[in-house]
Amino acid sequence: MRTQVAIIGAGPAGLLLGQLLARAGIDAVILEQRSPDYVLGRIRAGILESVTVDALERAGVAARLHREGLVHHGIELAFDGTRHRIDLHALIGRSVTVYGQTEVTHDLMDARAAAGALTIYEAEQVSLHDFDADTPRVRYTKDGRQHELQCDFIAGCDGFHGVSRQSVPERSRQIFERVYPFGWLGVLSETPPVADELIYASHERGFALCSMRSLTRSRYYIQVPADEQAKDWSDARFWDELRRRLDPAAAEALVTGPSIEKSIAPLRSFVCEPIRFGRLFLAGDAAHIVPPTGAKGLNLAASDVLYLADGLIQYYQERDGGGLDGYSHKCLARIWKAERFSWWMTSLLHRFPDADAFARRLQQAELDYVVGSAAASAALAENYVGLPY
Ligand code: RFL
Ligand code: PHB
Repeated sequence: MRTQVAIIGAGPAGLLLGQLLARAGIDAVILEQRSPDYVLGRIRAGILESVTVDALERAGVAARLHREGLVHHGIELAFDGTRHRIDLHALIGRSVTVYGQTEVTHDLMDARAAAGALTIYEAEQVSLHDFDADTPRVRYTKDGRQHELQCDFIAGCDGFHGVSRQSVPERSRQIFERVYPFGWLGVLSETPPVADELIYASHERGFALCSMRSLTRSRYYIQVPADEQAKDWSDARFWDELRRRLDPAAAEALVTGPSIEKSIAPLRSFVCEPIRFGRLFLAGDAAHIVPPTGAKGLNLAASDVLYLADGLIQYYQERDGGGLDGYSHKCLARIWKAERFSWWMTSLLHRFPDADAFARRLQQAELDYVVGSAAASAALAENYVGLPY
């Protein structure tokens, strides 16, 4: 089989790329190791920057997002028993949209099916070949039979644990990494959100986040030690710990219920450089990871994909490889700014086990400064809504 672009991974990065290319008349095949239901069952991001919303509009998949997404003009920071609102819209003139990654993925899968574009699910033993030459190939096994896909380019959109980045010899890539000594225990529940906007809470017992998926479905997270296991957290224990980390008004208002999903995500910062190797381009979590505190992972995946789609469209329509040549450099500039912001939000709001009294006082001073200074609030807001694409 032959295609123009072989896309590895049917997460949001791979599906969005496929859709942008399909609309430009460029043929792409997606190889995904899991089933559609498995992909849709992963509960992850919830906050979309306006750049991401624009990308989904360009891909022709934003109708339901505009009907069902919740536009949020602000977020709240909670510490010392009080909540402080950061008015994103007043400070920066832009807002964010609450719309689950599951829904984004669903809409993209539907659009891909409607366009008749090929996704091969449950493709096993995917391997990448000859991307340093002019004729790259991808091999995979499906239903016990080996197949080969020939292509012009490979897009590695297969997430942090994917095969694409690992196919590049170690000597050709440089890794920058920080692993945090804690994770997030997340719960999804069919309960109304505790507040109209997201609450990011810094508390002596650890960080907590109150988020949502809709007006009837909530998503909550608490910071837990890195070695904690979700099975040790009953719903009652989770709600009790969350309540203790919130301000009294939120703790009082919290509506609890059975969890629909409960899992622990480790926190990590990670960047691979470069993100182009000959005819292989990495995009999304395959190229970088941010801790979820700044809500940047899915959004960065979308902006990588916009740069890559533009580069490929320029190549096919104008026979100009300039956009592809600039891909790695352009993406990494935006990636590192999101890495910095996500690291900073994480440092500001979490309890670090090795923090001494001095570090703790600095953290308190910084929280006071961020909510007390219009300039500092604006810097947070500017990054949270997303830097310009
Ligand atoms: P994905 O979503 O991991 O998709 C990669 C796909 O590739 C497949 N795959 C393979 N396919 C073929 N062969 C192989 N060898 C393969 N190996 C893997 C996988 O099955 C999968 O389908 O990566 P992508 O597309 O780059 O998307 C990235 C986002 O998923 C991620 O950045 C966000 O979820 C991060 N994130 C958040 N981002 C935000 O922008 N806002 C948020 O509010 C937000 N909250 C979060 C998050 C991530 C979280 N976790 C669990 C890590 C909250 C959490 C808790
Ligand atoms: C979420 O709703 O899952 C979510 C929201 C904001 C974050 C991280 C995750 O910063």
